[in-house]
Amino acid sequence: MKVAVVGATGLVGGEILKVLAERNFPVTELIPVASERSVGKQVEFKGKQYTVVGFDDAIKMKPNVAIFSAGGGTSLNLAPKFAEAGITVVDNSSAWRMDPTKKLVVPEINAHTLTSEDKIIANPNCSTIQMVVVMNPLHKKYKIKRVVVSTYQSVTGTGKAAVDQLFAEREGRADVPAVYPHKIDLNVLPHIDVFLDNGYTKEEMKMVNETKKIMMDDSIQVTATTVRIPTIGGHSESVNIEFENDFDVEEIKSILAAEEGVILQDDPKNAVYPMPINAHGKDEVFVGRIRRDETQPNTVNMWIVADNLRKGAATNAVQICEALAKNGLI
Ligand code: 2RA
Repeated sequence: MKVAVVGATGLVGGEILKVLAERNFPVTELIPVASERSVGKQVEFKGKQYTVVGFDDAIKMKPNVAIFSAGGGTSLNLAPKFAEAGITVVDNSSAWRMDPTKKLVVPEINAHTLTSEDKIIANPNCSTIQMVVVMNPLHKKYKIKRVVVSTYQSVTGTGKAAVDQLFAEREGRADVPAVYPHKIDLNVLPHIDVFLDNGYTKEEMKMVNETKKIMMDDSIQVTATTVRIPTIGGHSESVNIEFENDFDVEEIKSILAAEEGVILQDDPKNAVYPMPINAHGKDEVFVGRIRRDETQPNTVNMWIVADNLRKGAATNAVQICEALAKNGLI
């Protein structure tokens, strides 16, 4: 399988290379791709160095699949060009996610809907992915009515420049340009992506809209507050879920413990619960602090953590490629 990684020099691009190698995706030829200023740079894959090529050269090399992580503008412009050349695109940006002609895929939930017609496939937003992976089996069992989520998101979600800002502030250096409107170290910003006219941020509305699309149920009500915190290991979420039907907390725990890609870490008396420091570099979604909301019927609280660069981006994208390969679609 010839695999192009578009945006190979970025944070997510680097993680995609690692995940392709770790999961032993059958790569016969790796094509690292990036914009003009990175062409000629070297990236490492399975212990070998590869030279980054430009977009036109990548199309000419006819990969079976191109995993894009190069921003919305690049995807809008270039994904159709790759697709027209017969290359299946798995796109990590927000460019195609809500396009009704494109699938928005979390493999555990809706990979079965993919067909040979799908030439541009959207990878959801990181904070949405980890939430729906946990909610989907519970929705099947108890039917979700409403979700209230607050996130605690890693600076890696913004990219390398944000990680640099955090460490520069921590080390007292002023030589790094700030990407956030405020200091991030020793601070919390209730502000991810741009503010919209309804007072929510784009990140918050992604959680609302993408959840309905992935779970194929417009009746699920989601309200979100998304927050940036000075951590790098992953995104954390406090999630309050109201179901149509009542549940047993122990049954919820056993459903989640049995769910592929989910790890239950729920022993609060021994200080066992998910944390980004432990999720860092892992492909799974971690869930804990599962307890009944005592103020309202049929409602549960939980805490969900995942490495946003892994299941929230690279791992999910590679799993989409695995589903495509398994079904002979690439
Ligand atoms: C963030 N959701 O964490 C974004 C990354 N796609 O900012």
